[in-house]
Amino acid sequence: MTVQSLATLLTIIAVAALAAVFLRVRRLAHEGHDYAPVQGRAYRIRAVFFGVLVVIGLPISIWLFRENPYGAFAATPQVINAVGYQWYWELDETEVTAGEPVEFHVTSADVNHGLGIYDEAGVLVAQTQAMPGYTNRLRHTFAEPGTYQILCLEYCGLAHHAMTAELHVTAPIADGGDDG
Ligand SMILES: [Cu+2]
Repeated sequence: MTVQSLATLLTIIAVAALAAVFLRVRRLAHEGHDYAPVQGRAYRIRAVFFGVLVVIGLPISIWLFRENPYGAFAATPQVINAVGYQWYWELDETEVTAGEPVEFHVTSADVNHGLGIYDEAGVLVAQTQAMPGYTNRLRHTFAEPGTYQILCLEYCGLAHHAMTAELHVTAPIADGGDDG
């Protein structure tokens, strides 16, 4: 049996089970019942769930927020304006320093494009959509120096594949202890 036919079989079984539940609920809905005792129990269970959520869920949520990456982002990152055209990218700056935060302001002059930044190994490190009439902000800190490729991630016409640009990420200047 192939994975596809197994998935089909399991789906049919699940749908049949769901249909049976629906039919049973529909039949029961027409019978007269006294719901008061059931309702009381359900409300008590709900109250316990809510208590657990507040006592356990809230501290966990607050604890997880301590590593919110956006709060730690520099107030004044280097800004690069990127505009997508059919079919090229226009960047007002193509050189950034590794380890320093960069904020791309991305828009389009014609149709929708997708700005995708790839490292030298061809791994997508950051991306956002380039839309006409709207500016998307993309924050990224490049960990490694190198030549990064910017490709279009959204099919935008005949030469979509040729829509590339290069971004040069330079190594941070070594701190020789001679500042000041
Ligand atoms: Cu494009």
